[in-house]
Amino acid sequence: KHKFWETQPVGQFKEVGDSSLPEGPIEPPTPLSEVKQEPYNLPSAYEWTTCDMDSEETCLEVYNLLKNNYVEDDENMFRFNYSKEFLRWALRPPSYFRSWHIGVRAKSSKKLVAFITGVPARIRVRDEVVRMAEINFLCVHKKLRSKRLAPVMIKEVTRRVHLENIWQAAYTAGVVLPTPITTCQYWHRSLNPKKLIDVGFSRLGARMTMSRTIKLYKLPDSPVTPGFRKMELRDVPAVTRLLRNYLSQFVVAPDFDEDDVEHWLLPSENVVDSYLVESPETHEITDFCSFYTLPSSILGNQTYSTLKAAYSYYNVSTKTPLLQLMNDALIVAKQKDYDVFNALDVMQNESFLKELKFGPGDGQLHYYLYNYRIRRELKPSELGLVLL
Ligand code: NHW
Ligand code: EN5
Repeated sequence: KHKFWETQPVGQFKEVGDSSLPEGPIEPPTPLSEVKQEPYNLPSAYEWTTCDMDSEETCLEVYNLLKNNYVEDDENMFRFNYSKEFLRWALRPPSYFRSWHIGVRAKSSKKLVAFITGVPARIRVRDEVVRMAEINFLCVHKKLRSKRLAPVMIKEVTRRVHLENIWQAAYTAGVVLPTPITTCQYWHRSLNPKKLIDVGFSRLGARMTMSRTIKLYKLPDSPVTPGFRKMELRDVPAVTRLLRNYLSQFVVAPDFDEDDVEHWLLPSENVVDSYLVESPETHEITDFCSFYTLPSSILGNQTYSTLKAAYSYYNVSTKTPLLQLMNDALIVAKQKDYDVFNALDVMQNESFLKELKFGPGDGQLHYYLYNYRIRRELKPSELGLVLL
């Protein structure tokens, strides 16, 4: 069935439920001198390229490859359209490796036809902090599908990660592979219900009219929590403490330091938005919420070409109820003209989804670790990790 994945150090389907297998690395690191020094072979018409995301020209080529060939929903109505600014942010975190931004070009035309990336991360699994690569943006041009290019790209990124003495990875996918550590559900909260219905993202509910639907999803004009404001650079230490303490309760979560928080959570226009609650009395930072911006192209609609979506990122409540905090996040997203606010059922998100009128989507997201076995499947609420 899985000719490639059967050969890889990942939990196999036949091992599911076997509690005798130990938790941790599946295979030990090999001496660096034994890591293959040359790239894997591609079909002869293609060549490897390292993509310099600092270069405006290369960034645009990557952007266009993904815009036209990356992930679609199951009915091919929408396709993710990550912005150039977003890609730069996602691919250049603290201590990133340029060699992990891997492209494939056609030798004759030099056209970029495939892509895969890794970025370094420290991920905690129970009480072990593990150095990992987060793998994302695997994409093969539509005209080159089903030619077994993806396994070569995965082996090449693995080799380049090994060269940095890193032996584990984390990734997500909408497809089932051997073997998810957990499977999460996408939930959607309409902010602009008329547009969502017009483009086929959602449907008018039974016994609902358009005007009743618009009223149902109405939100206040501004956040209600006193002391709710945008995160600033001076907040990095306090946010880091708040977040580290909060994430410690999950089985799998990133081990963020201040540099990571500055990179991943400091607001960046049309990339990531973060808000916090500063107590008007004590000036303590007590709560935090964030979302990232990922529009989708709307395929074949006469009126609209893009859906502006916010994706729930990391949220922490210690004083403000999470429900109220997330309602304020919906309010600011609506004010910034997002059409929909998306969230997974990770961390404590289940506690607000239904009450804040999110509905389950038709998509799921499976989470995976490479070369690290987990004793049993996790519940989404045991997961403290959001990948882009
Ligand atoms: S998930 C998004 C993936 N991208 C897309 O869905 C975009 C649209 N689709 C495509 O571009 C986020 C192609 O369909 C792709 C497959 C390129 C997906 N993950 O070349 P073949 C990520 O980026 C397996 C992993 O003929 P194709 C995460 C498939 O099961 N494997 O297919 C990426 C089969 O293997 P099998 C996937 O359709 C994580 C083989 O590929 C996969 O032309 C990567 C078929 O290859 C997926 N999403 O191209 C793993 N989709 O064994 C990182 C298919 O079943 C691992 N396949 O025969 C860690 C590495 C680092 C380790 C460090 C220590
Ligand atoms: C790795 N970083 O399927 C990413 N999206 O539900 C790779 N559905 O938007 C993994 N089909 O349910 C990607 N509307 C996996 C996800 C791929 C994209 C995907 C789903 C997630 C999605 C929408 C549109 C469906 C269009 C037809 C959906 C219903 C919304 C409705 C709003 C009102 C309340 C009920 C729900």
